[in-house]
Amino acid sequence: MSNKSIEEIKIQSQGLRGTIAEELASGGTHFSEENALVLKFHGSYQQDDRDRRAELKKEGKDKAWQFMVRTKVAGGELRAEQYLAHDRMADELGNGSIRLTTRQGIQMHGVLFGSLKECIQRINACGLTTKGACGDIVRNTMATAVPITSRAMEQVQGLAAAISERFFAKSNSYTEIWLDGERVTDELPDPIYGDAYLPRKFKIGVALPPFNDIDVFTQDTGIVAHVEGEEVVGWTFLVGGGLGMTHGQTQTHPQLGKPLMYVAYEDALDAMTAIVTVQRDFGRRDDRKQARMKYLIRDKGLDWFRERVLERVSFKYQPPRTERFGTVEDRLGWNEQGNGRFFYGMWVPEGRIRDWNGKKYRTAIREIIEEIQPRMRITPNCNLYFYELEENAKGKVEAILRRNGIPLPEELTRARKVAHACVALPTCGLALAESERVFTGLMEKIDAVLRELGLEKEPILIRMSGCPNGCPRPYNADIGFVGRAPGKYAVYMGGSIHGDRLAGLLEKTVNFEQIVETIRPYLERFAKERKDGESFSEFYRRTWEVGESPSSEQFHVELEERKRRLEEKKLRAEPVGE
Ligand code: SRM
Ligand code: SF4
Repeated sequence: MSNKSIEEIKIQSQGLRGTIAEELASGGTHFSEENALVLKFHGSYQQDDRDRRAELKKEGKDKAWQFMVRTKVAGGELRAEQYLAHDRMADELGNGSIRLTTRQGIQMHGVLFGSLKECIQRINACGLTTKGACGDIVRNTMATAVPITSRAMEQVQGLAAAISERFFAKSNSYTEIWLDGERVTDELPDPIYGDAYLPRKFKIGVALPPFNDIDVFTQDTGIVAHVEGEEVVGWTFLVGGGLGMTHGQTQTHPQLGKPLMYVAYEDALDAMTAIVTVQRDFGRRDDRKQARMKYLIRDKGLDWFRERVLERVSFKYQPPRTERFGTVEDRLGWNEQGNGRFFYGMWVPEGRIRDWNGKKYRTAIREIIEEIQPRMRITPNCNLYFYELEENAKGKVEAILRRNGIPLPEELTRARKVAHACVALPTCGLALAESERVFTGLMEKIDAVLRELGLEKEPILIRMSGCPNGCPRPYNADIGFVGRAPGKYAVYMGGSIHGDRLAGLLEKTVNFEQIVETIRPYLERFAKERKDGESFSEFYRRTWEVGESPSSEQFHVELEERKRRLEEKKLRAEPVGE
């Protein structure tokens, strides 16, 4: 590893140029470590095929280098031809699949060094970008995706697009390296990011209640719309959400966003800029594991943080307002839009679009687009909405899905429809265990238990990740499996389908084969003892001695141990949904 710190590399990169252009021009298979780091800000990760690592090492060969390319799609709003451009690239430049992401973006995997520039150029040619999709910068901005027709929905999607625009890095380096732009030599410092950018990644999402599809409490800043009549009149800002942690390191933990203030409709961008720049100026830069804004707020306190934000805006403080949220689920299947037209929520297991195992997701989506030219949105649960459809599209869409072996949402358990697993192996360099590749098989077994217990229509949120970074947001799910080592997972329980409560650690380590038997007793108890209409999340909250949201100090303590310590008054009882 380079001796330079990431902070030094950012500052010395000359506006994120590094020597990426020179390395690209000289050919080869991969970038130097420093350039690979700068490359993230341009929306790509240098990876290798981990399935081949051992074999190549044995043969004394270099790793099978390849790149993940991440397209930003603010609010998930995607034009049909933009999707089709990615579909073509999947075969021509990638590994034959497309991956929808939990932040409403698109990832291509398996892109080789020699194809990287063409891939990024083609993404730009279709009117999208990879700029700022990764790195210590504001990432893809999320927004409620449910395509109901309303003025408020337009405003919510509009704010996501405006935030996305405001927080692009101003450096011309992206255009120079990837789009053959002229070298700009007299560039002014970036007004928002300076030369060191942010201490860490920064995530923003805009929610239109009651929909909580974007998981608003998990964002660095979650923005909640308040509607009067037809219009959004203002927003409540939630700050300090974030999920990444390291197993057993108690200073690292997930945290849900806390209400900061109410902001008038027209002040949202100024408020957002103030928040981002407070994190820029005060977030820790000496320790990347403590650099997210959630830790700044934990360490300095919410009042201190609010004062710093208010110093940077021209409006007066107004207390946060409350809204009631429904669940994080997508609206799959057929729904009315509110303007006489319809939208269809298509289930895409784990967001992976490919033709595989007799189920031709790629072909089906391509055929739907070519036949009916719908408008499209990527959902935060990695599914697709097709919208602005006429009544007569129903038969066509269903025929295409059936012809390609795709199950309709009504054939699935409610838990399966919302369940998600992160990418993990073989591409993710941080994966400690499998996730996406084993999830279908695991969910088939869990589905069988749910059907046996009569729970197939219950909203139970199940998420799995290959390491503790939390990409599929497992820590606020009803049940989360988090990779620790090959074949081994920590099991979390007690979050909520509404996304507003953290789960607690049920078991530190369970073998993959034991996962179903580990959670079965809890599902059985729920089936037997729940009140009429009570969801798993509500049942958990009502009946469990340690049903409270764990505080940061409790997060790494197993539930049984937490119960014991609570009884002995060695831990504080935390309010539910802190
Ligand atoms: Fe993530 C790193 C995939 C959403 C927390 N994430 C990674 C990397 C890039 C691994 C790496 O650094 O080498 C993964 C690439 C795997 C691959 O091969 O494709 C990766 N993250 C993903 C995606 C594709 C998962 C998915 O199943 O869809 C999501 C892409 C979103 C996008 O379009 O931008 C994705 N990642 C998330 C989320 C969820 C969210 O943002 O709503 C989280 C938790 C929220 C949060 O940030 O706190 C998340 N990813 C992380 C972290 C932990 C950050 C931390 O604070 O500790 C890392 C590691 C890191 O940053 O050091 C990480
Ligand atoms: Fe990789 Fe871990 Fe994120 Fe899964 S949770 S994609 S294993 S970083």
